[in-house]
Amino acid sequence: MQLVCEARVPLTLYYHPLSSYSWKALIPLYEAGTPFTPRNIDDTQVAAERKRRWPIARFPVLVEETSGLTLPEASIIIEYLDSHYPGPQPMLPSDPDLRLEVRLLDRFFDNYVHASMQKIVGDRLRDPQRRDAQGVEEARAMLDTGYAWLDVRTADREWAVGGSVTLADCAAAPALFYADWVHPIGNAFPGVAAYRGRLLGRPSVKRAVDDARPFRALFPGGALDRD
Ligand SMILES: N[C@@H](CCC(=O)N[C@@H](CS)C(=O)NCC(=O)O)C(=O)O
Repeated sequence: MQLVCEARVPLTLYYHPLSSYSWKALIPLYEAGTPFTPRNIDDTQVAAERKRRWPIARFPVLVEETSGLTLPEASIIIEYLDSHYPGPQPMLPSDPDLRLEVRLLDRFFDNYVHASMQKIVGDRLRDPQRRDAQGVEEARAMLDTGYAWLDVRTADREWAVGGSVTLADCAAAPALFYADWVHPIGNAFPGVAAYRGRLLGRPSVKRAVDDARPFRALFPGGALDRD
């Protein structure tokens, strides 16, 4: 007789496979090999559950089912995972100066790269009469400024901060992946292009990218036939 012991997986992630911020939370889960139950918000019942747990209704949202702890915001999810379900390398280094740098880079990728990319993508979803040409132009200018700053920074380093993948790289991967689709990095910023390539070569990132392939047709304005 075979006894099957089913360990209860306490973590649930509300997410969507195509969603950039979902990737940010998925990457550290994959890096650490932490088991979790994925719940795709494409299902209206799952989306409603997520909204009940987090009325702001953005995703990802992580729930620790034993305690009922509900955590939105990808950076906060990563900080929680790092302390309660750590992987082989810390996502937030213990050295206070390195940690500060990681958090700064996380803010840089979210606030200036990711937000600018989302502005351009979001504009494509608007009624043509209500498009925000000035906002999109400003987002493109911000991406150029961000790419230029990052190009210098990535010239002599493998990852965003220190010698291993951190929270900053989890923020960078989805932000740069999609930013390049809507505002190409091109040949002007070889350091950024190479860093994006290194991120895409990471198995955790590759898995997020591959799992999203069946959903690419949903990308506003059409997905690019590359990556
Ligand atoms: N600050 C949030 C942003 C999350 C976010 O913008 N998620 C997008 C998906 S990538 C979303 O929820 N979009 C749905 C919406 O805007 O209604 C985080 O860091 O997790």
